[in-house]
Amino acid sequence: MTLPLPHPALAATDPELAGLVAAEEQLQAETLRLIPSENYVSRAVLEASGTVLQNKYSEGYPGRRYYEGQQNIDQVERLAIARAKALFGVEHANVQPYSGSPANLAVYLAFADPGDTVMGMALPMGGHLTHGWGVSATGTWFRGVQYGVRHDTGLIDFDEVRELALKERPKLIFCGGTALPRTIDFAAFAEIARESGAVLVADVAHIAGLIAGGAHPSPVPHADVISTTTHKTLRGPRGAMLMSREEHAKAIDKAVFPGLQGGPHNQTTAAIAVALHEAAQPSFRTYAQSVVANAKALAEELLARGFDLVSGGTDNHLILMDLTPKDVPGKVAAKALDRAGIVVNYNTVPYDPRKPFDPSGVRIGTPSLTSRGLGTQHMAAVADWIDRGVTAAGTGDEDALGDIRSEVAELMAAFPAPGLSA
Ligand code: DSN
Repeated sequence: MTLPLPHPALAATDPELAGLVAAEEQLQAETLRLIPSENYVSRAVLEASGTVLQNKYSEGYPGRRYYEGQQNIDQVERLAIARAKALFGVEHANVQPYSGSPANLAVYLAFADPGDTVMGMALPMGGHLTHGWGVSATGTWFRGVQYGVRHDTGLIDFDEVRELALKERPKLIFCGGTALPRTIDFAAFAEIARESGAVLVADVAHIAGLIAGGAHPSPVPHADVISTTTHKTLRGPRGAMLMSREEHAKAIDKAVFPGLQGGPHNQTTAAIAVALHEAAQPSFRTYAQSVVANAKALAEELLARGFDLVSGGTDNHLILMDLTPKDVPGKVAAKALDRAGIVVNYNTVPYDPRKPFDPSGVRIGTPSLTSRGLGTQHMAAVADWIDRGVTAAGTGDEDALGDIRSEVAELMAAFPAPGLSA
């Protein structure tokens, strides 16, 4: 590992900022990063993100721009589009959304009018803000109706979803979310969307890399629209894509630009193209399978240590722990684990009696540690650190947290992170 990485111009112009970047590199190198929506991008993706493509305005689409000088930019965007179409087997791809929330907002613009009913999973059940939750613009400008998971199983009840859809007749039905540890049954959602006359939107932001790597079923051909960020399991830059059948191409493109956004971030488009190229390699398939294998192994180890996992385990990259039986609030645990060099986020669990800013759960995932090369043989140690960290959180044992931090740093030093190794 070569740390700090060389950023000579930045260091010369703005040493204060360069110092913060170096500190972040150090932090990412030394810690066990378990936030399931984060990852480590490759040096190639980082380099593409920091190119002169950043200097160019390109409102419009390849071949139909409002600015001249697009000889190279058009090719960059066409490359990203072609790679997205090939990787996910879709007829149309728009690679311009700035991130997941604007991508989802573009879907509303394309298919619904303000005041229309839309349906998605409730945020505290594992959904996303932009699936019609009240505090989001999508729940303010539209009438959001929300489904959840069953109290006894932690799983989606498709009879309940169907009943709600047939009663409410939403324009859009979102499936997918941010804290769903189980496989999404896209075919079941598609049937309900068809019966109720809704457009089905599969928000696969969390699992896009697993889908690309064959470790989760694809929403193709079930979903009308597929929305995804590019920076989670897909391991690309901070950005997003909307994909669909050709019949929806015009509506989606028009909604993204000029409906919602101005010029695309060309440096991000380039980095998305690189990430899609990487995700098409055989090694990425291995990566995606390993993410899931690691999560399953970690879930087993946590269960063996008495942790309560929502839905009893995981099928994907993500584990949602309800810490109520451990008598430690999620936020207290998350902050203690952070001091122990284990980075997680506190999270509501379904039917959480506590508030979202002080919930009962902690959400963890394996995309980042798998990118560093950790395998199933390391998951007992990871579970052990989490167990000791949560216990220390409860007793206020800062020495124990310090011990864990040293052990974590020692293991992570043996597994250099992509992007952080020169
Ligand atoms: N950033 C997403 C996540 O962490 O799951 C939510 O927007």
